[in-house]
Amino acid sequence: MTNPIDSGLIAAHNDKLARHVRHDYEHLGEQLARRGIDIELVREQTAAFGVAIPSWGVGTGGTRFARFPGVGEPRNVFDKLSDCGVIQQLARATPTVSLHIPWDRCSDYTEMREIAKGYGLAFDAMNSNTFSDQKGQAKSYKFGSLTHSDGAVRAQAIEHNLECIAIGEQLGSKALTVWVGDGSNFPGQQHFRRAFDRYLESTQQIYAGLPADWRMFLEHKICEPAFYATVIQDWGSSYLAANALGPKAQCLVDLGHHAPNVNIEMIVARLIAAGKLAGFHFNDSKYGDDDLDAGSVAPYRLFLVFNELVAAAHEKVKGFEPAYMLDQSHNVTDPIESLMVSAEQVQRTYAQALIVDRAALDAAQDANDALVATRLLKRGFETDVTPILQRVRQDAGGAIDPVGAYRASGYRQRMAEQRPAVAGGSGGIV
Ligand SMILES: [Mn+2]
Repeated sequence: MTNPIDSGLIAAHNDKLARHVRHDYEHLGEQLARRGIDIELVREQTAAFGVAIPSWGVGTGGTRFARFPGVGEPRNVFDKLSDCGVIQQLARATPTVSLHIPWDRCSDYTEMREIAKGYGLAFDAMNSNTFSDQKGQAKSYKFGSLTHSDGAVRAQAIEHNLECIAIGEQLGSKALTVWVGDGSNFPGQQHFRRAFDRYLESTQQIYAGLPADWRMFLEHKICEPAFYATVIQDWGSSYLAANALGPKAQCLVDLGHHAPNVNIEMIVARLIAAGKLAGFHFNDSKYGDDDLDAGSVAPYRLFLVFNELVAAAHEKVKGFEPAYMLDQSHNVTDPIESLMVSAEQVQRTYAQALIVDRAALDAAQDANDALVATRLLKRGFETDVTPILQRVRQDAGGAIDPVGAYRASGYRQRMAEQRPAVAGGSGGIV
């Protein structure tokens, strides 16, 4: 096992907090028991929950205006894996990494898999990139990729996605996430129906290259970079495409990719019912695709999404197997800290949804008792499950206080010395 942070330091840090955690956990256990909830069951389910880290998330993000890199930024995929290793070692909620090709290309994927394993990390969905041109690329994606009017551009984009699958197979990944920025900036620029047909033709060829046990995640986004119309702009288009492709194709919900005020939890419920929910890219937003940290602005909205997920698991909905990933841009924080806090936020929200009294909620809904129904949800959301999260980390050898232990470890300062700044650096937002 490769431990980027000294385990003695974590143990010493935990020793100072362990007594409080014990008392707080006991107290919460008593409170939950009065509500008929077994805290041990909630703890076990919470411990089994994991959310993937996007490899690009450990680099400082940016906007179309500027990027302000921090010190000790990862220079390549192996540096990124080390940072992901820190996050997993301390916060214990992120056992997988989601790679992005071409940003994470390397010459030896067997070695990459072994190194990741050393950090206790496996590989989640692969992400393709046909929204920007790469050095030496024959055809440009300026006017689209999988939906481009030129068949040669589409062929290049299809080939790239097939390469992502081939790399993912070497790494033990089981899914390909496809997001395209294709669309138009002017009314009349693109024939809507033909563009969608071309998307289907292209994705059918990618779908045909999926191994038997793989899934294909179709990610929609309302706008940007196409600001007039986007080909896969909402869950309706995503669903039409996933349905046309077949059972291995499902719809991925990025929380930042919707029109303002859209009821995301209801979209989630629809996709679950249709057996087409691929999973999530977690982040938060205030105005659009802001890529803010998960739950930082609207934690109750995140809770309402998890309420649908926990209800589906509780009701044993067939084919319900969502994949979870963080997808946010860290512009003003240390990305390692943001990812640890965000992973905990997602895990916290899951635990809060677990303690909702499902039988009472069903009864309130059947009785049309809106007040009791909504209070049952609020009761879960307002319960401070922090002691459960602390125990989960402590039991797994992680840090009771991940940010505190991380800051005490001096990891970032060490990396600042070991990783001199490079022009450009990493980054990217999907
Ligand atoms: Mn995304």
